[in-house]
Amino acid sequence: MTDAGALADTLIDAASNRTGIRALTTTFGEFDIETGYAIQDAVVAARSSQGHEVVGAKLGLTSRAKQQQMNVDEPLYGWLTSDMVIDVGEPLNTSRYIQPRCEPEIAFLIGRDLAGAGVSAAHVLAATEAVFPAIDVLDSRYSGYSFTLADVVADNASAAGYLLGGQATSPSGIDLALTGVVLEKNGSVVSTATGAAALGHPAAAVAWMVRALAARGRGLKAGQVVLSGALTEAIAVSAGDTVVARFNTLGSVELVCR
Ligand code: 0L1
Ligand code: MG
Repeated sequence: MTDAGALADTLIDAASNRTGIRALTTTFGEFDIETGYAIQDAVVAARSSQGHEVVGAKLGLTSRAKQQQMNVDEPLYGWLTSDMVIDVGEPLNTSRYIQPRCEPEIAFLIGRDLAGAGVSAAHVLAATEAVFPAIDVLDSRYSGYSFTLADVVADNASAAGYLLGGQATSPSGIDLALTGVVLEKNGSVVSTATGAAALGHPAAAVAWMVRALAARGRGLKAGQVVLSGALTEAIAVSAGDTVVARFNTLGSVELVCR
């Protein structure tokens, strides 16, 4: 039997020591996705007990390319906590992380509680106060990002930090599926994509999460931020790098790494 609390502590320790570990399933044996979410809940509860409140949520593995790479056919979700917030103009302190990576995403600021098995992209858009250009900072607690789907669910979807750009935009009148992004690292374009990379439409990705939460008796709360999933592959960053994601209609977001 899997002790979710003990496995969560292993992940919390890896993060505090800034030292990658082997995948939990390699060291302790296989477990299923539901057990992965139980471990994730224990990780988030441990962070909350350290004073880091839940401020939002994130989706991962929302692109077909990333799903095929991991041989899975559905995304996953995790939770954002207050210690992960990086404000506009604030640098990324890379010494806080094990192996940080950045990826551009469209973030939703949820304006009213959203829950239920029947929630669709339309409900998400109607409940959204504003959308933002965002950078998701990943930091797998597993060495070399080597894990199974259940492992990465347990590791809270590699959540480590996030930055919202300084421009809030109403989602009404914008087709987020067609919203383009150009990702630059140190002044060179490294990737381009559109919002459709996230499950066909970023709001559909958020709706998937709300339905997945409903199956576990949960939902999203007004005021929470949701990162709707990577639009390009994640890029490794280290001190001295600058990452910029330029979106049409949503503005830009820049992260300087120290
Ligand atoms: O935000 C994400 O897409 C995280 C998904 C987990 C896989 C990874 O760490 O790349
Ligand atoms: Mg992401």
